[in-house]
Amino acid sequence: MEAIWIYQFRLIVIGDSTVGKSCLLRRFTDGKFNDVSDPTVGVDFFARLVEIEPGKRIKLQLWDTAGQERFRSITRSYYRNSVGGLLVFDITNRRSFEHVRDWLEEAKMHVQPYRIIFLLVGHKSDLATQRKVSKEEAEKLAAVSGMKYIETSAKDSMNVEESFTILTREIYELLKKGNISIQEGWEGVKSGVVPNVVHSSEEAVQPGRRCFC
Ligand SMILES: Nc1nc2c(ncn2[C@@H]2O[C@H](COP(=O)(O)OP(=O)(O)O)[C@@H](O)[C@H]2O)c(=O)[nH]1
Ligand SMILES: [Mg+2]
Repeated sequence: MEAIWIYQFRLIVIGDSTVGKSCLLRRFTDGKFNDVSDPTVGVDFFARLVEIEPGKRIKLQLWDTAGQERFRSITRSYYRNSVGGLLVFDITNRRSFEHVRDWLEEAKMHVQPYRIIFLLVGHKSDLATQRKVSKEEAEKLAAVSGMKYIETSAKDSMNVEESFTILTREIYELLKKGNISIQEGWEGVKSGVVPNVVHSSEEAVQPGRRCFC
């Protein structure tokens, strides 16, 4: 029977407050953008399927950092249980770019013994006239830190799809090569679900069995 999704990847989105993390996630999962975005409260959770190869889908479990970003108190388990993430800064906010190294340090400190693959995202590309960080400078930082770089806009829906797809593909390739593997007790990557063969009418109505992807 064909699997609904072959793998589930858990990804996080980090970066300074107001850089646009929640809007990026909302655009990707919901296709919507609001000019007024409330500060995230608690841990926000999104999900979406991505087709990586024809007929092969990966379920992305996406975690939004919520409020804590100001206080650098994001929990260890949040990093440890993610296989990848978007590290977002705002191209019109120089400070948010200067903090990219701090975010990487923080992630490195918390993620051990696992590894986490980041994509550097220069967000709000629709505001290029107010740009405070050049593309070359961001590309350079990404290269020395072992990341790819992409510029996105949730407002214009520019490269939103691509950013998540690039990261997903990169993780998928590492998984295929055996550089990342599924591990017991780790939420970063899980193998896919195959629809249940329903044996009885009782099982058919059991709500816990339903797939919510
Ligand atoms: N111009 C522009 N504004 C954006 C974009 N994405 C988010 N914003 C705005 O930036 C502010 C903060 O967004 P939010 O997603 O809450 O940031 P977060 O704190 O990183 O989650 C809000 O006023 C958004 O409307 C974008 O792509 N372009
Ligand atoms: Mg937010």
